[in-house]
Amino acid sequence: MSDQPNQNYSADSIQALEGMEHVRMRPSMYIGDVGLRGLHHLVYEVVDNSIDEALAGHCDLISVQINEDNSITVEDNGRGIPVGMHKKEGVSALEVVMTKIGAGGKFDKDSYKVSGGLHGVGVSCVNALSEMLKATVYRDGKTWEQEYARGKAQYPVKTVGEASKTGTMVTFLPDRTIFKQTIEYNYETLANRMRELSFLNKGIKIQLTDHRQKDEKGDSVSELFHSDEGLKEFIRFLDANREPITADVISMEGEKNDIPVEVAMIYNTSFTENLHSYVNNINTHEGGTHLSGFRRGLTTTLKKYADSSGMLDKLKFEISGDDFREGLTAIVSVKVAEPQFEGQTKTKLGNREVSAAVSQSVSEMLENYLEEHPNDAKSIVQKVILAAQARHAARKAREMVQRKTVMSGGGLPGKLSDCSEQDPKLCEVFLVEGDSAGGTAKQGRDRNFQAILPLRGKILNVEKAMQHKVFENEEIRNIYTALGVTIGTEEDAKALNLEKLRYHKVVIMCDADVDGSHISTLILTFFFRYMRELIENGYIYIATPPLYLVKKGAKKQYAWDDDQRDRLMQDFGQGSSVQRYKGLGEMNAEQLWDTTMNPEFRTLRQVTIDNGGEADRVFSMLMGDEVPPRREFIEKNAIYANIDA
Ligand code: 0RA
Repeated sequence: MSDQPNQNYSADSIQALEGMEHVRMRPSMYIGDVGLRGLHHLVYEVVDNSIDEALAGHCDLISVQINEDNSITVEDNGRGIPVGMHKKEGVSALEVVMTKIGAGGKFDKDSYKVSGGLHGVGVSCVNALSEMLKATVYRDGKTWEQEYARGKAQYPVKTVGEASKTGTMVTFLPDRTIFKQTIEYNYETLANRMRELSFLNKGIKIQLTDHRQKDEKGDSVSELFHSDEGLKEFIRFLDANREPITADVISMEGEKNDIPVEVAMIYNTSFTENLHSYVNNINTHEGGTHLSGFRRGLTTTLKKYADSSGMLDKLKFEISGDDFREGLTAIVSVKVAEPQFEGQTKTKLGNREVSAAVSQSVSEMLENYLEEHPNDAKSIVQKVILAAQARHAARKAREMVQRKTVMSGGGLPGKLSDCSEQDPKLCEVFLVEGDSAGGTAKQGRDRNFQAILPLRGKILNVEKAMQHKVFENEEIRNIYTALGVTIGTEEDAKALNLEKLRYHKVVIMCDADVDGSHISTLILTFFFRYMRELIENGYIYIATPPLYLVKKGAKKQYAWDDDQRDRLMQDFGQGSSVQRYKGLGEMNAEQLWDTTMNPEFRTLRQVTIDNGGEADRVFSMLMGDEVPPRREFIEKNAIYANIDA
């Protein structure tokens, strides 16, 4: 190995360059999109390489830094990416990893790469999409360096000094010509993912530092994510605001047919099923074989136990699979060597062999637990029986809704002011808080494509209500019928028929105050728990009415925050006055149209879920029983902390 490997491009590395060009031409094919999601994905991709090094047992500390210019530095204390000459490519191994699409760590046959970003595309994609990337390797007593611009090496790998440690450091600045919308990183988004990674890979320390934000002492904001108990702690974190019915988290960790399986679960007093599954650290929110294996193992084992306990003897109806999962929070995490991802968003595991591995693991774990904890076992079975009874009641309520819908010939709710356009893609419906604001919206709207559905005051808190109460609730039934989606079957009450969806924009429009944001959150909670597909498909939006009207004579301008208000007042100078809008009702129809409803001028915030676990936790906190954390959260006015625009 020489200090300065010679630059000698072979035919293969020219192909590599073409690969890199392709990434720049079609970035979405590699990282999903070039918006906020894709931007954050770059970080995950780089961190995943360090996680792999940690999973191989060579690294226990990863540091992620958001620098002031929104460049990102990821450093680990692993072995360092090899810098020696790569025989086939004729350049250093480091350069191959950084500039060859799909090279990853694959040239190292011994390490079986299990982690990997959503698309598992490798750090070379990050390089291709970065204005600048610098790799520093500490290895063999030396510090090695190579820089790249938009994926092209600027010089051969060189030594820049001694090193007493080993590891890899990568700094990259996302390319603004690719990420046109923004390159500004969101601390919370990265923190949520780093926390998740620390739970999924116990023992690894991940330090996240934001140099753009300083604390009172002038130090950069920083958090260390580290979990000794892994999924067990993850469950406690997710369920922090729910009341458990068992003594502690039930968990197992093992390997079946060469597939590492980890499971942790707990039952709580809520009525929601809360399952999260991962394959190679990737959230599989469409589920797949590992999740069906989990469900099967759970149902079989609990059913067997319940049958033999005699507790079901007096029950008049069958217990269904769903009943075993009411109030259950669980995480299934598997590592699969060659995962096959299927489904719309490629987050559904297809590998057949995984199902049995998980189902057997879960059965063994649960059988032992139930034997050893008879009190917990009894509580669980009682909970299942209650769920079955409630389901029975829910069916009646649901049939009633369905009958109503059918009877009125798909009739729409009386309160709905529909639009004339018929093509759902062009239609919008505003869910408006209160009849009076509803009236204003009705006058202000463009009736060609905008429909208005006023909702009465506070809608039902579905987080605390049993399913049949939800389906019996009039406001909620109005939402179902107005949107045109039918309630699912008994087996899957929450499965929606999206083809019937009558509007492709469903806009929540509430007052811009604490009460209004509470109501928005109630409505969002309902969508999250009962119509999650609408969120996942990008159909749910939040309107943003202005907070102030600044006036001077005939001059009028709106302001959406205090800064904007102050600037306007300065611009207008002496004699300007401010009107604060306490609610939508204080605006007249024209003002509401101009500021909040007119597609040319309004800002709609699209609701997305970038971290299912975190979203679940936030909703259970906001809408659950424990008041103090909710108050704190609402006071921080950060309802949308994990629901970004
Ligand atoms: C392949 C082989 C070896 C290390 C790595 C990959 C490696 C890659 C990354 C990416 C980020 N951090 C990393 N750390 C290590 C080492 C093989 C050896 O030393 O024998």
